[in-house]
Amino acid sequence: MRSWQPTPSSGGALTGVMPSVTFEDVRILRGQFADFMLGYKFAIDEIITKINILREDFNNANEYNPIEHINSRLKSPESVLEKVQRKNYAMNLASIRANVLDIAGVRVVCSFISDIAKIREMLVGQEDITLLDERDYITNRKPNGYQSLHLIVSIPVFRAGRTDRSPVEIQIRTIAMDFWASLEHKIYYKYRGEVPANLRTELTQAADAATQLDEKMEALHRLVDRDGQARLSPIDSLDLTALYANLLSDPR
Ligand code: 0O2
Repeated sequence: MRSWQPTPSSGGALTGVMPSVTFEDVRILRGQFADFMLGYKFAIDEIITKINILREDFNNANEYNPIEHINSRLKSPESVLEKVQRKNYAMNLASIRANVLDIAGVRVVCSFISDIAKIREMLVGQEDITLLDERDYITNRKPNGYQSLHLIVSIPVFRAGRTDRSPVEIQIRTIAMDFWASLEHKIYYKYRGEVPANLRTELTQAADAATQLDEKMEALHRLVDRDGQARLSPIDSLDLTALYANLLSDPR
């Protein structure tokens, strides 16, 4: 991260880095940027609420729950601005809003490959969610072995006095894919992107093993699958008289 130091002659200006910018300007920019980032934090909250509702609904219906766990991350301001610089985007909020679509990230980890499409449908099918972009790194695995389904969606965020639509990157993957990706991420950072060839080969082999495990687990899952039975009954027309009588006699 760039560190801006005042010089004695600056009279409050950030001389040597940006001569016409004062500390007061930077203080205001910081506040505006923090407010801008807050919108993305709220968007993460909205998506997580939606996923938690799905999760609770699956549990409530005593159905098998495809959602193992959820993680989220908000890019740091440094990382957002580093990406803007690296990609040569204009250094302003409108440009960041239009170009940097992964400031808000939510990761959904599920047990089986077939759960990925299921969760995708349940999210993309919601009225207030708009699918902006999709990258299927499962059908088209990355050369290093990375697998995951990436959705860029936008969601309305109702703030005090205005409504923003904010993008969120949702990564959906299995436990095996997630395990592989977190190890690869550590190795990548340890070697600062220059992963030795032998390790790259090992990682690709590990990705193959993860795929085999996913396929095996999927096959086993299908054998014991009791999908879609619980919700087929026409509950709207169920006669509730017996329930009412029971509640009156035993109001626990
Ligand atoms: P972090 O730590 O998750 O924040 P770009 O963001 O423009 O450089 P692109 O093509 O827009 O890349 O996005 P892409 O390829 O869809 O991937 C974005 C995110 O997916 C990354 O975010 C990672 O989380 C994950 N990802 C993509 N490729 C790999 C990979 O090869 N290995 C691992 N472990 N993760 C990957 P960040 O912001 O890079 O990282």
